[in-house]
Amino acid sequence: MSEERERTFVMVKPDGVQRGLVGEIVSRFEQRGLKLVGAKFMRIDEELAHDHYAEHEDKPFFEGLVEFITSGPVMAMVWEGQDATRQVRAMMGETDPADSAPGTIRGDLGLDLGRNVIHGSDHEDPGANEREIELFFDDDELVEWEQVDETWLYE
Ligand code: DAT
Ligand code: MG
Repeated sequence: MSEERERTFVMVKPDGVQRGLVGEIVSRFEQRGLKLVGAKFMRIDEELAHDHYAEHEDKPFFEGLVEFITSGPVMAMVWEGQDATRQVRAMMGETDPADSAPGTIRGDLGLDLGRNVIHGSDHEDPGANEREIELFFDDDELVEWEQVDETWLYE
């Protein structure tokens, strides 16, 4: 095995929920072999939005981003697997759907930077996955379980 199994934070944003894309997105991660260990259908409040996007506080698009992410329910999830953070980011595509390759989530399901359907922890920011999981989930909301196909997914 080349990479560690790890957990990563993923969220279907309000546009993805409104457009009925939760099932499609969950399905892609399931089919890839990732294991769902936490899920919460919820509304993000102003404070959580500021904490979650703290790194973008000084950017001109920050207020619009907070307004968008609090505008409707989101599907917050924790997915586990080998190299999960980087693999999820690869499956998501680029930040701008217009730059995202077909076959990626943003490249298949979006068109506009401000409506890019999904969030995933940044694999280039060490610890971002753990930080975001902690921000959205209590320990007892994460489920330890064994996938029946685990021996066929991993050598
Ligand atoms: P990502 O979501 O790919 O990790 P990011 O962390 O750089 O991208 O930015 C967070 C979100 O902010 C992104 O999903 C969409 C929005 N955003 C980023 N850059 C933007 C820009 N230049 N104008 C408007 N919105 C932007
Ligand atoms: Mg980011």
